[in-house]
Amino acid sequence: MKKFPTNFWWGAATSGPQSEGRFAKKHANMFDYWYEIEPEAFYNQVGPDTASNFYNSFREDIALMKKVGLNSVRTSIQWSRLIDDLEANTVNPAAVDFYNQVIDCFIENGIRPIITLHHFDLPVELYHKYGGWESRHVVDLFVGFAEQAFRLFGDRVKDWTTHNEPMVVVDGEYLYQFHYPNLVDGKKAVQVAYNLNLASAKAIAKYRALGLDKDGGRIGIVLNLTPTYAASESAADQEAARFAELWNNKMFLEPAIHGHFPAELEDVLRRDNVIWQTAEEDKEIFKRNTVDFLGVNFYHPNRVKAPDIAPNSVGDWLPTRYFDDYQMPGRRMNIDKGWEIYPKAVYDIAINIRDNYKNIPGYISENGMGVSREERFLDESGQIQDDYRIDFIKEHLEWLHKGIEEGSNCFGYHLWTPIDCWSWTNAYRNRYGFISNDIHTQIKTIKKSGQWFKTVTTQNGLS
Ligand code: BGP
Repeated sequence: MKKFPTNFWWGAATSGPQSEGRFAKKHANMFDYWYEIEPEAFYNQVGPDTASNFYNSFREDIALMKKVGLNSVRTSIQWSRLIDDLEANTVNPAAVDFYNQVIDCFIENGIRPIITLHHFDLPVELYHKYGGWESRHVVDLFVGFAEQAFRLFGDRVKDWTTHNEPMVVVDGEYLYQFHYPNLVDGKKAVQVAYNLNLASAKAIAKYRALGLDKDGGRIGIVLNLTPTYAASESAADQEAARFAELWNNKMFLEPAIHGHFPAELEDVLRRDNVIWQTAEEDKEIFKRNTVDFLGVNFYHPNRVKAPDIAPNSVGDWLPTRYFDDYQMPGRRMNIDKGWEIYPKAVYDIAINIRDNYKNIPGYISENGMGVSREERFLDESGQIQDDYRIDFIKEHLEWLHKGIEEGSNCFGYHLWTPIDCWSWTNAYRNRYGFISNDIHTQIKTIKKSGQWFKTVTTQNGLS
């Protein structure tokens, strides 16, 4: 038996915009709006309006989560639900009531709620009015929203995270066109990355100013850390991997943990004339407001090679002038989602954090496997036999366990996701949950992996 540390978080993660449904929301977030104007951008034209109906069925849903043995669950509070007046930061009473009930229900069921403040769901008005995260004013509005959430729920929620995967906002909205507004603008991407970091540090400052850290509370950030592996030992591939690591990982990891940006990255951005704009006081804000803990989302490794074109090619600045994706021949794939499966990366991450990031306490805040048409795997009793998911989790846990044995300060593992939920433009194409969801009837059924996970959490280990 591979035992895990006492009080290990065995859980799963979701988010407000992907589970609640749009019910009773005053504001539209970026995805609500995108679906309004371009429903065909979403798989089968399924939008976020109903999602998994958590707004209406959270009691039954949480009861199911308890049944699969989860002792902790991360979700997010939607800015576009909690706040009525986005400038004055007044709260919406129905939203306060809803989130109070959700938090209380988690706690009554013995599930620790971990709350994220921003999971790709900026209120769209703030994008249209100010350019969203391009603007420092929006950073301050975010801190105002965070303050309301801390004041309202900080007595019961002891673990907060500022952003979920802020790099995905940079990539999806400003570089690779997979999130509205689908721009390709390297310079703006750089500024957005900076402002997202600043928003996190300022929200952390606010949390501590309210004294919530003195009351057993902690605040962190969730980053998607897909380690960078170079295609070869050649100097060019190694150089490409170095920049990719700076851009994809260290741009958020270093400010969050060390309180400043990597000098090497700043040098490149300065040389290329795309360096972010800062204010005098920012350096001190970053320095003083590093995270208490780190959430790591890991799905697939990032393999890179030297780009085919020279970095000084003519054209607008994009980070990809320094690296290209590398498709490693013979890689093991989850073909449905198009992601490589490489469990050892979890160990590499754990050791990297141990050695280079103060061995800060952390947990795997998302890991998982999106599989299409899971009805293929229904047995006669109507249960999905998702043995591939059990194997996937097991393999990742084994590597995580090795990291912990070697001194990594890891305190938990969360699967994406407890109940099949809405996956952005993929909608319900790929399913990730321990619990399936028939989106036409909203009938939710525990999969084989959910039953299996219950034994893992009960014995606090893997047999
Ligand atoms: C992570 C996000 C989640 C979730 C997951 C699965 O990047 O934090 O919100 O959606 O990926 O990916 P996808 O929804 O693209 O299938």
